[in-house]
Amino acid sequence: MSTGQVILTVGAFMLLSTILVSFYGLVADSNRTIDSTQGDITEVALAISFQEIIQGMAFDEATGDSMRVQVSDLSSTLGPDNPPPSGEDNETNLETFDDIDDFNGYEIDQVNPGGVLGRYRTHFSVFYVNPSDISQVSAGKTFVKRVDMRLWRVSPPGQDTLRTSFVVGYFHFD
Ligand SMILES: [Ca+2]
Ligand SMILES: [Ca+2]
Repeated sequence: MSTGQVILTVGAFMLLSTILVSFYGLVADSNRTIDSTQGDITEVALAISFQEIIQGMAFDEATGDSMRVQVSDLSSTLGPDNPPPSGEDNETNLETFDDIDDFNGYEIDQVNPGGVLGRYRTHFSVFYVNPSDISQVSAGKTFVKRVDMRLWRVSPPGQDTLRTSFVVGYFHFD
C-alpha cells in the first residue's frame, strides 16, 4: 500500500467509532511522539486485520453449516466450542476458530508483526447486543454480536491502548 492508501484506510477506520485512549496526553519529546505514533499505527493495522478475519467467520457455531431462524438455536455460551463437532480440531487459536464468538476472552501476542519491532497484544470480548441499541449488552441471545478489541504494545511498553468495536448481524429472510 502507498502512504496515501494507508492514511485513507486509517481515516476510514477512525470513523468506525474508534476510541484511542491516551494515558499521557501531550508528549513534548518528538522522539517519543514518533515512537508512539508508530505503535498506534501498528495497532490500527492489526485491528483492521483481525476485524477482516473475524468478519469472514460464521456468525455462530450453529450457523456454520445451516440456516437458523430462532435465536434459541444460537450458542448459549460465547467462546470456543470444545469438544468441537466431530471431525473438527479443538478450537484453541486463530487457525482453529470458526465462528465469531470463539474469540470471546481470547488474547494473542504478536512479536514484530509485519516487521514492526515490538510485541503487541490484542484482547477480544464478544457479546450479544440489543439490535436496536448496539451499545447495550444483551443478557439473552440476539442475532447481533459485538466484538470489542483492545490492543496495546507490551514491549517496549506503549503509552496508548487502542479500543475498537464492530458489530456483526445475522439476517434471514422468511
Ligand atoms: Ca466455533
Ligand atoms: Ca463459538
